[in-house]
Amino acid sequence: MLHDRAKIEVRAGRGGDGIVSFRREAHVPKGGPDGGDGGRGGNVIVRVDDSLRDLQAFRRRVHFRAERGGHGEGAQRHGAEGDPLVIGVPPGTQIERWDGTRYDLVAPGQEVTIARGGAGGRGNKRFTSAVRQAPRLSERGLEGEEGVVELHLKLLADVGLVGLPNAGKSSLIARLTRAQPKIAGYPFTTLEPNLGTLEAADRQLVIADIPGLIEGASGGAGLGHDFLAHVERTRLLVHVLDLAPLDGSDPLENHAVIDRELAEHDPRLAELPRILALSKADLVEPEVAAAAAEAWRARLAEDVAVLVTSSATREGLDELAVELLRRVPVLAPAPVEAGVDELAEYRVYRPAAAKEFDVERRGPGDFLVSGDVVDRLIARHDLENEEAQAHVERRLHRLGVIAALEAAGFTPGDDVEIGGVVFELDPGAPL
Ligand SMILES: Nc1nc2c(ncn2[C@@H]2O[C@H](COP(=O)(O)OP(=O)(O)OP(=O)(O)O)[C@@H](O)[C@H]2O)c(=O)[nH]1
Ligand SMILES: [Mg+2]
Repeated sequence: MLHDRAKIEVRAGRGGDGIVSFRREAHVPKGGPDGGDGGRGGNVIVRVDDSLRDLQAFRRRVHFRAERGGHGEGAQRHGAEGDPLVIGVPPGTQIERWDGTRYDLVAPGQEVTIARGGAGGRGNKRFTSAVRQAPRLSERGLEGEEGVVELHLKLLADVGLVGLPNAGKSSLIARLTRAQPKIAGYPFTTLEPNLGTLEAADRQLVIADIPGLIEGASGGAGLGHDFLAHVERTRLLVHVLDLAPLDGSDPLENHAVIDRELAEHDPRLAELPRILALSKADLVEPEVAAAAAEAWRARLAEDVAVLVTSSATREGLDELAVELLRRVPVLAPAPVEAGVDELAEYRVYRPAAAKEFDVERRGPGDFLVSGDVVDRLIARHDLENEEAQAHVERRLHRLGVIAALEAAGFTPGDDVEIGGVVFELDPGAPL
């Protein structure tokens, strides 16, 4: 089975903490503040790796965490940035973030930052001002973004097997890959495409076995249109043609039917590189098979490879595998209609709106303030530390939070909850 869906959990690194530190020198009893800042936490990045063909790796690993930022140190040393964590996905992977943002990753090397590392906290050196020469105050690092990310592989296959019903397509994919499709001696055994992976030393090719096509398929006859759509994005077609059909039909006419249907569905399909696999060779005399192959080589364009194969005896199957690997370009991304940039949808970070918080009165003497900016302010500071508390209060004043609280009926000493922390706010009270 092809693994075309996965769900993973990602967490970007937490920012390192800033620290409180004072210079120590032999002759100076108390030096100035020199606490360094914490480093930013590492991002989690998803990047297209063209050597991958499915999402199988995510069955073994579902948690992805980037490194946290280093803490600041004395002597104004800043903490190191956390290393980013890069997650490789195959071309054609669509990603949906926990907040609903979607990205289409198509071209090799294309990448997107799926979770941002938290900012580092500032050390006490940065809180020095004219009136505050020895701040005992530093910030904590912020948490990195985290959440569940869904991956969905949209690209169907590198190689499409096409042919009339009963030609032996499913038997071929069952021999070339680990796919185990239903195989039977009647037409339309295959109702849904089967995907299989051909494993080579350095890469994988995804092969699709498409339900049999019949006259009029491009117009919707038989299983028609739906399945032709599945070969649109392949890079190579293998036409599987029965050497001696049981129904006595003429292979020449059968070949023409498939050619016509492909071209009528989409002229680009007619342009795709082609291999002709003459099937069920074990059912005819070797000379007959060889002569048929010669005749087809003479008939078809020079760049069409003609192979005599049998799924029963494995004749010609190694050659077919070699030919597939040789003809599917290694690095070229799958042909896509629109430019990569049109397909890829990037998240746009907008500056915060003018109003950065909301104030709600939940009851007498009980208020809730919410909003990203105020939440971050609280997360950054240790409210047990009086200096930090005074700093937070000043910031709340400046942001207009205190004024908004007062407008909502707040009086000093009332309880206020911000960022999950409830505290008694007494702005202006001497510390
Ligand atoms: N002797 C012999 N029989 C084969 C070979 N390949 C397939 N067959 C038989 O041909 C019949 C059809 O094979 P499938 O692989 O199901 O054919 P298909 O092209 O997938 O058919 P649909 O799914 O109906 O389009 C089955 O009875 C197979 O056993 C072969 O190499 N030699
Ligand atoms: Mg089949």
